[in-house]
Amino acid sequence: MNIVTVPTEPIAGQKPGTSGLRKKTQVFMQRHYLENFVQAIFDALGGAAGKTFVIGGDGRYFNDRAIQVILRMAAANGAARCIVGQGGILSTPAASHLIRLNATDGGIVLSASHNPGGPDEDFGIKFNTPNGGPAPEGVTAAIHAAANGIREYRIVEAQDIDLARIGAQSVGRMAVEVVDPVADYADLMETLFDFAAIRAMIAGGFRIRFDAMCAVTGPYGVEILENRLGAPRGTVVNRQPLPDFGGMHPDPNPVWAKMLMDEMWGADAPDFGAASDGDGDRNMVLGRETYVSPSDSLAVIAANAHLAPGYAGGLAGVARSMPTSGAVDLVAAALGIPCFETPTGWKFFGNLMDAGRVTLCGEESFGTGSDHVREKDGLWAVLMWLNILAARGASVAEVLEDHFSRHGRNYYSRHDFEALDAASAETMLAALAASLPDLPGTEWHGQTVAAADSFAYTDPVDGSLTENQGLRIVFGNGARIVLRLSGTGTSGATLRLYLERFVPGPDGLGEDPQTALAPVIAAAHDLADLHGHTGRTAPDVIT
Ligand code: VG1
Ligand code: CO
Repeated sequence: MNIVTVPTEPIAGQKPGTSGLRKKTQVFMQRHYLENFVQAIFDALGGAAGKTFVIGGDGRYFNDRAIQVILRMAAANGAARCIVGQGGILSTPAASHLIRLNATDGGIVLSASHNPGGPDEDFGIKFNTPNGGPAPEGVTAAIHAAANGIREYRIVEAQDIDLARIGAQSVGRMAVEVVDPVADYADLMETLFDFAAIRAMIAGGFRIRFDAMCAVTGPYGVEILENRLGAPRGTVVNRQPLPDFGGMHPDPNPVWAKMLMDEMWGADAPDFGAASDGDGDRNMVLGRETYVSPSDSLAVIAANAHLAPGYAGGLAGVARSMPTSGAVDLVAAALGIPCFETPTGWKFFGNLMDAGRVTLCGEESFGTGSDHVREKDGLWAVLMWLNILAARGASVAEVLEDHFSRHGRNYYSRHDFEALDAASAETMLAALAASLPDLPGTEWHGQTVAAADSFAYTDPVDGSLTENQGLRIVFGNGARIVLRLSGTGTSGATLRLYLERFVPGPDGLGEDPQTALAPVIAAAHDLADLHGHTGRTAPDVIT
């Protein structure tokens, strides 16, 4: 085995964001770029000698090349074994499961998630720790520091492995096992949900449309929904993972999953529609002419999870990211279980799940999951909904209406302003942050500010402090505005403006969210002087 030690220099900007390092694909393909970061991961772990890793990605352009490089570098750094998904494919939740199932030392997941793929689009890489979850802040900081001090990396001279062939191979002295990316994950889903009841519902004529958006969940949807649950062939559309996702933007929301939206609002619509993102950790759930906002989905799942066999014993607790609506808080209070509020990003849920304090977690960004893995999980959420519908014999719209009538409705929307000039966006948030102490008591479009702060989080398990996680302004009537900048984009700045207003019912539960939120939206624009700083009056994407 010939190990080559390659001299290199630190490359600026190798700082992981909300979910790993994401850059333009061309940046990742630059000389030494991927290699530096991978070596930094191994160095931050104290070396790879004798270790086992799971490696896979969402199949986007450069996925296969990157995997061959990572395998050669793992071998050169003395790793004992790597488990790789066939074709280089592993959804993010499936990778998390394999890390846990095989008790490995972690995993490397290649994805830029919901960002488009291709030579001129985005690529990404993230390290997951042995619990199967995204590396916490302490680990990503260590990787960043290692990348900033890098002088050399190690790689073996070896042929590519055959990613298409399941079974044992090797790179140098390191064992490589190519595995079916779907089987273990599908088996796990069968332990959590009542497949017999879902199968019977489908056999009785219940129709499903699942849009995999030419990304990683195609093979998972086909195996689980069609092969194991008996949905007719063709239930899963855009089922072939493609390097450029067929030119789609694999972000499961009403804007980017338009084909699915049209079908669900069309004549003879299916009973249930769902879509997932590039790497399979997000989900959008729809009924016939019914959109389930992700925050509401989390709350409905919390209230009904006991109907699924894997959760029949109830939930230890729930957690949501700070910008996610308070709908789940109301369910937690009704159930008498704790509810935690964390910064944006799944890495903040890991400690709570590991400590057994929460079972269910969710984010407003179409992410829901439980402690069955340590990532959010798109197909899991789809199966949870199917299990709930089968157990209750109700439609998506009926479940949602029933939920609002019991708990009230948290009207919610996120407005994204994309491709802003980064400096202007930062100036705007800095100005708003500076004004926060003076806001309480002031009135904006008929709403009086009750509290305003910059969100900081102290992890209740390890005591670590994470500051500056979003500006929040809460009004006396319970309405709320949150502003933060995206940490997953690859060009310019994206402002995320989160808007919420609670209506207890019984009246006023059926409004259009944008109408119900109109005064909150107007207040947000004025408070931040959005137009003055960015020149923008309307968002690019509304979810
Ligand atoms: C976005 C979402 C956040 C999510 C993150 C990763 O981050 O808002 O809730 O955890 O993406 O999801 P940001 O910093 O751009 O707001 V994924 O499916 O891209 O791994
Ligand atoms: Co994702």
